[in-house]
Amino acid sequence: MRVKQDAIPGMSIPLWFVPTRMGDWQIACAQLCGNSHFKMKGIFKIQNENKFNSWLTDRVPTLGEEGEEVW
Ligand SMILES: [Cu+2]
Repeated sequence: MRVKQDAIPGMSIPLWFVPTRMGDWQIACAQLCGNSHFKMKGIFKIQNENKFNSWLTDRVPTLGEEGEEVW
């Protein structure tokens, strides 16, 4: 996808791009950052809009009997 963004613990950093292909893609830390650098990998999922909205809906908290968020 040719996207690279620095990450800072505790901060949200918006990133916008248009994916060119759907699927699951392995992502990895691109900067030698410490002893566990070799383990810093993740999966980046590109899905169609319906599948994404379904995923998002599943993560919206509902309110419990006393008004607290229930996940
Ligand atoms: Cu790293």
